[in-house]
Amino acid sequence: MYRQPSLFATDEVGVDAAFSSLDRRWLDADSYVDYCPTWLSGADGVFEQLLNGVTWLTRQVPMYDRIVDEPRLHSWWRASGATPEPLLVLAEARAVLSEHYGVAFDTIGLNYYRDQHDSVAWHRDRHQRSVRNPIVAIVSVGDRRPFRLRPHGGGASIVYQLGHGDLLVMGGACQHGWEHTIPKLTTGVGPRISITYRHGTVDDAVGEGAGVRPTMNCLRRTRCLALNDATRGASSPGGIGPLMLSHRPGIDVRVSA
Ligand SMILES: O=C(O)CCC(=O)C(=O)O
Repeated sequence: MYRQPSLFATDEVGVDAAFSSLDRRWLDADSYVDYCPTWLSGADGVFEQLLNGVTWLTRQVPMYDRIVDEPRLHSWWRASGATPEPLLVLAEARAVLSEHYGVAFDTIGLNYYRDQHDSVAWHRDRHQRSVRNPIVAIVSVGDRRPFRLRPHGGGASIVYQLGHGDLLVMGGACQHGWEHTIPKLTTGVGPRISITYRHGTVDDAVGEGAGVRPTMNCLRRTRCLALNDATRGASSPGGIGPLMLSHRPGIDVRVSA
C-alpha cells in the first residue's frame, strides 16, 4: 500500500527535549498517559531507515492450544549488548526520555505493522518485579493507527491516533489497571513502526500473568523466523539483533532466531 507521508514532513531529525506539546491525561488517580504530538521530527525518514535497515523477525507465540505467527514484525535492542542503537536519533530519544521520566530506559522494541491486518491484542506490559510501576514510552513513525486503552478486563476505551513522530507514554499504575491494543482495521492503512522504550527490562521481562522467568526450555520451544533467508540469524547493520524477549500476554518466553 502507498504510504502517505506526513503533510508536515521535515528532513531535520530530532526530538523535542522541552516536551512542548505534552498533554497529560489521568486515567484514574494513579495512572496517566502523556501524549506529545510530533515529538520526533523527521519521522518519515526515520520510518524509512528503520524499515530498510533493521532485521525484522516474526515471532511465533502460543495462543490457547496453538502456536501462531504474531501478526506484526519485531526487532529488539538492549543497552546491555555490544551495539549502539540502530539510529542516532533513537539514542537521543532514549537519553531525553530517561532524563525527563527519571528512569534508565534500557531496551528498545520495534514493532512493524505492515497494514491493517497487523495488530497487537489487548494486554498489559510487565517488567521485572522490582519495577513496580513501569513507564513505557512509544514513539510512532509511519501511518497513524488507533492506540486504544481500557480498564483491565474491559470497559469503554480511550483512543489516540499515533503516527508521524507522535510520542505516547504510559505511566504510574497504568500497567496494572489498564490494558492497551493496536487493533486490526477493516479499512486499508499504510505501514507504521512503533519504537517502544522500557526500563528495568534487560534479561528479565515477562509477559502478563506469566509469573515465571524465561528458561532455556522456552528458548528451545519457541522459534522466531526471519523475514527472509537473507536476514535469518544475521545481526542487522544497525545492531538490532535476533534475540528478543516478549512482554505480551501469554507470551512469557524468550525467543531467538
Ligand atoms: O505498537 C504500539 O504502539 C504498541 C506496542 C505494544 O503495546 C507492545 O508491543 O506491547
